[in-house]
Amino acid sequence: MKEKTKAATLIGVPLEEGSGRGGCAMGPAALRIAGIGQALGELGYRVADAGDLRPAPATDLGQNPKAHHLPIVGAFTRAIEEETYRTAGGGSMPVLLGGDHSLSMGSVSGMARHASNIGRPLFVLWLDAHADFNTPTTSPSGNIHGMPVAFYCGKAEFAPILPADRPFVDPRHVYQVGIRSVDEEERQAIAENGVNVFDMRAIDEEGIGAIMRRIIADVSRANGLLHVSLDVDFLDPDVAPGVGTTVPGGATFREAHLIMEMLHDSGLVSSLDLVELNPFLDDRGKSARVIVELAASLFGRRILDRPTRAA
Ligand code: HAR
Ligand code: MN
Ligand code: MN
Ligand code: MN
Repeated sequence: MKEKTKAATLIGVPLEEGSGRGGCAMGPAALRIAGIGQALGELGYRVADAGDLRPAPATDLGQNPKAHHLPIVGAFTRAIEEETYRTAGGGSMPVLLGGDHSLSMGSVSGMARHASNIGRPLFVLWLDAHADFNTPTTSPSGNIHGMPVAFYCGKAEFAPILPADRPFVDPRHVYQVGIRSVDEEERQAIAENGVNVFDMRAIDEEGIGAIMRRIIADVSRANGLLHVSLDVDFLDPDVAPGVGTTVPGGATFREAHLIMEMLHDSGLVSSLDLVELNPFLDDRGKSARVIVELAASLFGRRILDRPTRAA
């Protein structure tokens, strides 16, 4: 197993304007109270906390009725892109504390810039009930948190948020796992663009272990960096009720836990988003604690040492 840099930087993103409701802006505070920093510290990471980003709305971005709150979401995208890029370039793993999922427009774009600098391809593991591949044209809601994947793949038409020459992520390097709520036009777009989708049926039929082995093998073969984006609604609502867009039939704690353990063992993870936690809807901190527990497993917490085995 490759020994990676043991430094991580928490980047708070109190952003909720990309979702249709209030509450996600309290996510970074809840994750800190649930002990995200201590958990990583106990695992031997040098943990820095960059605090919360609070950019002023971007006055050059006009209001767009099909992409709600574009000036604020766009301002966050710019700030997050830069912070993520600088953190990764400085040798520390960016850990984004969301905040709604529109924050990934910035984090993934920042990692794409970093990956392109060091000449490695960027892969994304998107753990979510939703495909988040809408565009302002196809979105049924106008909520930007349903659009980040299309954005960082260069498929969503927004006003100019980031420089036109920014590197895009190849949609064939995006692996979506846990998907169970997809809009009709999104369904076509993900198929046409070659996004790798493992929906809940695939998890039930193949098992999460087999799916993760395939994904890890693909990334490893390409010597890629792997950005992991964990949406709370990936989990079943019984496991994690603290999210505005629950969809029944989600991943179990055991499935999510195995994903994190396998990711840790792979040594491939370069960056992490923890998104969509809505503490206002949570059950006495339950979801925040589950997310911290899963993050700890991704950073190497383990129950027992395992014999190394061939892949
Ligand atoms: N597909 C729907 C839309 O675009 C709902 C998207 C909800 N997205 C999230 N993040 N909660 O995954 O409006
Ligand atoms: Mn999402
Ligand atoms: Mn979702
Ligand atoms: Mn490739």
